Amino acid sequence: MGAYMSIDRPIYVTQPYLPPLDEFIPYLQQIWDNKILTNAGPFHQQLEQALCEYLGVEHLALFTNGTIALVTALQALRITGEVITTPYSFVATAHSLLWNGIKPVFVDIDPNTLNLNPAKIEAAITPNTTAIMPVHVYGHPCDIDAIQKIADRYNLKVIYDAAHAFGVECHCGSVLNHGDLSVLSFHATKVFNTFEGGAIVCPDAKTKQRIDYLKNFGIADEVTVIAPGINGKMSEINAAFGLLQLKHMAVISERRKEIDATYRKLLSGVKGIRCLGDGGEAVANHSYFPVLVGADYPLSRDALYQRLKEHGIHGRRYFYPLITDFSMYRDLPSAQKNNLPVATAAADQVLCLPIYPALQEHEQIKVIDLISR
Ligand code: T4K
Repeated sequence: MGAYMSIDRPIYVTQPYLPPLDEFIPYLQQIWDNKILTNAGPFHQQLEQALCEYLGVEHLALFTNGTIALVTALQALRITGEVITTPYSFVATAHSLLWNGIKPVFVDIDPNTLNLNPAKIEAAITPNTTAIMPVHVYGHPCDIDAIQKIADRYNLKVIYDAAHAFGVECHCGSVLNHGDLSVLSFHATKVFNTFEGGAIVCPDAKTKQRIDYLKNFGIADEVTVIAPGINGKMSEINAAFGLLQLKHMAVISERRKEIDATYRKLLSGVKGIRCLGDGGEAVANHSYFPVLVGADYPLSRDALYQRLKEHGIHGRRYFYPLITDFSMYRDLPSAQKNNLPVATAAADQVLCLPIYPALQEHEQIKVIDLISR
């Protein structure tokens, strides 16, 4: 351990960006003055507007978190039956289907992007299929054109789990403008955070109106409830924090970009380590830094994970285990390993390295050094 004992604080896979506390006080003062704490208050409305402008989208509905936003997105489009999705994601993706009584049908991923493989989708479509739920894993865009072509051919809806894709642009602007709906997460571990939070991006005012009803118990006015809605509202305190955070996005993005570039440069010569990403997007958000630990690396992925941990560096094996390994999914026919060879291999090789604005240069060098030695 020797030289690395000098690390005096644990280095996590991520750490939320927190603007100076004194910058938040005026927002709190305003909440204290007007006493509007929630239910589409002034900060909530301002943040929806500001995010539409920042992200380059037409309509956006804020939510209490990304998972409730996913559950509501499926309700908003009245999705039933079977939905094609990926096993290589955070469990919330598939859980949102189960919470709606929908059967997930798992399809394998592309070996380069680790996103849902469009070439495998058609074989999984049945008369009960109503939608596709792909994930822009690590903020790397899916093959949106190929997915849309299939959806059009079979009259399926597309709901993107865009939890990782804040600010990501593809060849034709924001990646969030693709599919029928895109769902964001603003959890503390995300590029842009509101402590907890999320949003649904939708293409038209009518859909946003329905989503807004659904996230507020289905209430249309004091005496009218139009649907069995849920409570998915973001509070004023979270929205205020989001507005402040947005002011700091340029600094956040720049620092993440630098860290990403340093990893790529210094790990490029390390045999057996493959850095993912760096290609599919016109504007990347560098939300994660996943590497694949190959058979030609001297240690297994788990041994490397452990080695870093012993030196206070807590990488994460996102996404291991696969969603299909969990008990509520593993008995589905589509969850069988022989149906998912690429996802199964990726889950055994992936390690996400620390990336966040406050990561110090010497800390990153230590991570790289431990991997390279
Ligand atoms: N879809 C996808 C594809 C997602 O990745 C997610 C969430 C969702 C949907 C659902 O969105 P939300 O409902 O969460 O809005 C984390 C997050 O809880 C989760 O939001 C995220 N994906 C997932 C990939 O990661 P854990 O259990 O790995 O987080 P945790 O608590 O171990 O945090 C990781 C590290 O971050 C910690 O070791 C230290 C650091 N950390 C974390 C928190 C919460 C901090 O420094 N401060 C903090 O407050 O799930």
